Amino acid sequence: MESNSEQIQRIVNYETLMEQAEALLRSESRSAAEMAQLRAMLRELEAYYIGEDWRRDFADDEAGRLPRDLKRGVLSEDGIDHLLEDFQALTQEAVTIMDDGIPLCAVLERPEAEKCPLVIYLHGFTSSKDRPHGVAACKAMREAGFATLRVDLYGHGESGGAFRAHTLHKWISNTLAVLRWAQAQPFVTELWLSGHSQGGLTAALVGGMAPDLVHGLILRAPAFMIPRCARAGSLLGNRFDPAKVPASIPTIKGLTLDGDYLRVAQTIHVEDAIDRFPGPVLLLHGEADDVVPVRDSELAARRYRNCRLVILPGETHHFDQRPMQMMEAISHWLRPFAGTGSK
Ligand code: FER
Repeated sequence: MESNSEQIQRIVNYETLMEQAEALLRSESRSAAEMAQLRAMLRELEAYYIGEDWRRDFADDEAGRLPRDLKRGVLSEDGIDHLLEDFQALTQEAVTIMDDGIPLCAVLERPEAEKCPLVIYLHGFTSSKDRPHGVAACKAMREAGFATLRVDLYGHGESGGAFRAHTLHKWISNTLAVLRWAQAQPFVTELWLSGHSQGGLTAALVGGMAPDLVHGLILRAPAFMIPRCARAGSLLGNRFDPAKVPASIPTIKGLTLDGDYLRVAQTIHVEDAIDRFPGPVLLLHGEADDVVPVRDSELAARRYRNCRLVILPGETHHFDQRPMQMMEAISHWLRPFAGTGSK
């Protein structure tokens, strides 16, 4: 059992740490060393904030068991939260990349290293770059030493284009444009692609088109069945005659797609893209995914030359059940690839 004075000393220490972090965060400019120091401080504060000590200190404060004159900003409900958010905003850079007149909005986040590999992250159908499970996946990649670029693709998020006019060809074109942009960034040692569901399919397709530019792939529940279903006349549970493609088709969330989406999907062959990609691939799939069959990932894992398949127990298509399990699977697999890149 810890004594009252130990508890007070702990709170004083974290309060001081928070004040120092705040001062660094508010200062006009920071050296790389100060930035690293700030990151370490915030990591320590975050560990306290999500741990048992903070909860106990918070409860004792609520119950009036702490000295009245004790400075305790660190125990306010969102003191540390706000600090972490402000820091995140500082390390994020909004970028707009043009693809033949269409603006693509993206968020670049870099670890401290002066040079590092970059993962381009592609969201799924009707999703965006800011969905929490994609943000979490990118955080895990940065923990492994990679920079990340989360991109809103055609007709999605903040990027240009109408949802109903998006096709896999447009997403492929977008991804190639982002690859060209990324190649020109001086900090980038090597390029990787990652994606979820339809974004995972797109990443795999572009991997097969540009195996010379794309070093590796991190695919979460890639929707490898979209072309197969489009050929069979089925899209998200809606049936159509594959030989008479309709002008438009209803999808989810009250959104309608032009028939061109189907025409494009019908002519895409995932196996070709898989066979053309020799690099390392991590395939993650939730065991309880009821949108994209686990079987598709099992077949792809066998077909890729250098693939690790991780089936996550209890996880669904949207990777919102056990974020830590997903993040650890990514950073554990990816870490050995950091720092080996040469441009
Ligand atoms: C489909 C199956 C899966 C489909 C899209 C998806 C548009 C993609 C889901 C996702 O990206 O989460 O038939 O058709």
